[in-house]
Amino acid sequence: MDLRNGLRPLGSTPAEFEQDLLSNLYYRRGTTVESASAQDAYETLALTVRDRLAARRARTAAAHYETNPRWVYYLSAEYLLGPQLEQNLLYSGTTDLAPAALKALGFSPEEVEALDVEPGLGNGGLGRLAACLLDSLATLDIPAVGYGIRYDLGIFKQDFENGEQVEKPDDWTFQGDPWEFPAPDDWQTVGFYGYVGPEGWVPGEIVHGEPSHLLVPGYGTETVNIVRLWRARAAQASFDLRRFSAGQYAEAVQEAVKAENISKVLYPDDSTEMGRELRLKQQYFLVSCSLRDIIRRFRFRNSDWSDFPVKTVIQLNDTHPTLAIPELMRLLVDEEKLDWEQAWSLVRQTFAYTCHTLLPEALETWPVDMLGRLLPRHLEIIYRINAELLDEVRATFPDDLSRVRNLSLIQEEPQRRVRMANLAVTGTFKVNGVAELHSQLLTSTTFADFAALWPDKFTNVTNGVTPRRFVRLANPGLSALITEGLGSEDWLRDLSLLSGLAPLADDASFRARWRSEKRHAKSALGLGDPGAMLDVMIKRFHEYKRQQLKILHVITLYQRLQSAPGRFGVPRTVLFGGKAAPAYYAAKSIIKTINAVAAAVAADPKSSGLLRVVFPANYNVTLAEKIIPAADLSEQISMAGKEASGTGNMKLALNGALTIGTLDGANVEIRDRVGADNFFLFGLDAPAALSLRSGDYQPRSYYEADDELRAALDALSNGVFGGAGQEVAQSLLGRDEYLTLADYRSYIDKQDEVAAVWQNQERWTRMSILNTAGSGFFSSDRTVSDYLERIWRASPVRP
Ligand code: 26V
Repeated sequence: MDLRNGLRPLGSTPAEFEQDLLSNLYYRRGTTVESASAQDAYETLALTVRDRLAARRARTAAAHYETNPRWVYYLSAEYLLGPQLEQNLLYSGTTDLAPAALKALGFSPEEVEALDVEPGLGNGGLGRLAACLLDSLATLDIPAVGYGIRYDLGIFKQDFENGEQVEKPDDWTFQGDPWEFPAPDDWQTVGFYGYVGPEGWVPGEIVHGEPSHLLVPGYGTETVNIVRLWRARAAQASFDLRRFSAGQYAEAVQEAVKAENISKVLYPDDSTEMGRELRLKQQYFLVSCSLRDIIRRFRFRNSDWSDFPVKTVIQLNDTHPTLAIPELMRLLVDEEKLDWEQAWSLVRQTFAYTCHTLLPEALETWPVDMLGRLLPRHLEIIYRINAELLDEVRATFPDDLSRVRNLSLIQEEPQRRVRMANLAVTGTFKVNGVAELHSQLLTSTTFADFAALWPDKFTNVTNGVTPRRFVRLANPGLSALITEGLGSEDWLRDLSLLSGLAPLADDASFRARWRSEKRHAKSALGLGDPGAMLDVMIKRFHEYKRQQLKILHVITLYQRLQSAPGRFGVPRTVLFGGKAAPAYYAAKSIIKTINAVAAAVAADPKSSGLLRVVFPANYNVTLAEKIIPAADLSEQISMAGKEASGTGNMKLALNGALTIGTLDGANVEIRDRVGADNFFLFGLDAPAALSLRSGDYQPRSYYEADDELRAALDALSNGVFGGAGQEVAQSLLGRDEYLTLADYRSYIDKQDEVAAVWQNQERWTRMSILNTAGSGFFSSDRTVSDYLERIWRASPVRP
């Protein structure tokens, strides 16, 4: 049978689209035009668009089956996919058909589009990177599946009460999810607890994993891949009918609730002990379901285990899915009866690991006790892997106890814990950092001893972002201008073509149009004066990212308005966006302080027309797509050596924002590519920051030596911006962990330079165009190409 051509093609004319919409409204939504709500229209539109992608999906799957290719499997606890409707309209070529058909049936396209809910199944950069990589894998026609967890509740919704962050549940599937295909027949069984007897592991608790998938279309190609998300379901027998009949309703569902809690909520990376075991359960649940699914798929066309690493590469997105290493060992040794050596060799040829951090406190470890109770067999396997690792270490570095201690999978003090990063490095064939500087620091610090043991294992793959979502969809006006400037839309599939914009930076009429697109985007954001510089800091709240440095700048500007208006500079709107982990007290104090500063600035007539601070609640992908096109200035001001890469920095530069930043993460590469003249660099570099941090750093000496810094901190300390502001000041004048005060003067002076350049709008626009022109490297298509060349070694299959 010809698997590729068995389908009746779906129509692409307006009449056919409208007809499909209407019949879906009747036959699949079960309603009529007369009685349909906007929600009915939305769900029906989603189905109509999804059908077009599903037809391509069927052809893709058929081509994959015929080819029996090498597969890339991406394992990630997080995916921040962003809203699906607009993207799927674009990728299915129905962007114009859909609103026309909706109108013809009497619906408001704007009202319908506003019902599209973003699946917030991630925290920040790591989850969004996963989504960008899937987009690029499909666009490059690579056979790939993303595996993740279908959390009932995504990242919390942020609200402000009295300026304080409060968290509300994100019940994103409350109305159902029209983009999802449930596949209940592909369920898997996952065990927990129990004991290891002579017959092997006997789990004490069984949970089912039920998958569903979302379509991941490529842009400008036929390929449609999938992301498969697992949901925990209680085994059917767990409902206690006897108790229910006796009126014990809570007790009757107790077992089921416990099982289904595994996929109940995304962890907002908080540092509390509570619920840690549940998080470990989530990780094992993801890994166990996904590996069995991968093996099931392998068996469609293969039978020999030695082919497994030939046909399969599994990328671990940070350490969250690292239990996949002992789990595959268990499946191969205990269930498939391979010998240990062969299994270990297959495992080490299959997995690769991406590290996304430099912060020691962000490297996951699990108490040996907890892991051993939850997964007794896996702990045995980890111990054996460790014994063999340490034998190799002793053989390579005789009498070097400190290496043995550093490389061990088990941390001994103050508590015995399993080091997941060490396990990930040991069980994989490649380990990569996410920007040049990050990868260098990994091999020179975090993983220095591993790099000495296995130098060829380490590599870099600099992050990237998809230009389809973050330029084309987010910024249609600028995209049209770019297309006109370059003479084609090819840049959307080959972003290096943006370099062709560079000569246009010298064309005054092109500059005027560029400026006018920025102004349009700013007006669309609705922040008042589009002539004011829009200065944005959008990212998760963390002290290392230094939102507190940005507040000090705002306070200094505000104080200049009071006492030295001549030094103020230019009209600015400062925009903050981002969430703090619910248990991260210091980050929440920074949020509250920003809101207090915003209120004080707003209440003072002296700021009118000159300074505004805005902090829209609940920053997410949807909001990012509105803010990024409007931004003039991009704040990338982390302490050097702390931000692994950053990806918001790339999105903003691509949209023509100029960066003020430290030499951290991918900022270094952005500056190299857009040119030092078009980048506002300030602050200590990573070696200088490290040496200041490890010496006798005295934040007070900066406070005493700098009048403006002192005035800003005094205002905070004196409670001008509330109790939270006092806490921020106390932390800065105490330890100042991230060297905020050391970088303050350099930052303020650079901001004054920013203001001076802004006054010359022609010069600013020139720099803006050169930022976009120089940022083509930061496409996630290039990132995927690098992964393919350095790690994955898979080839395209075109449907
Ligand atoms: C986790 C934790 C856990 C508890 C304590 C503090 C802390 C701090 C950071 C993290 C996040 C680690 C993983 C992560 O999200 N990394 C981000 O990955 C992005 C994609 O590669 C990258 O652009 C960001 O620079 C990096 O922070």
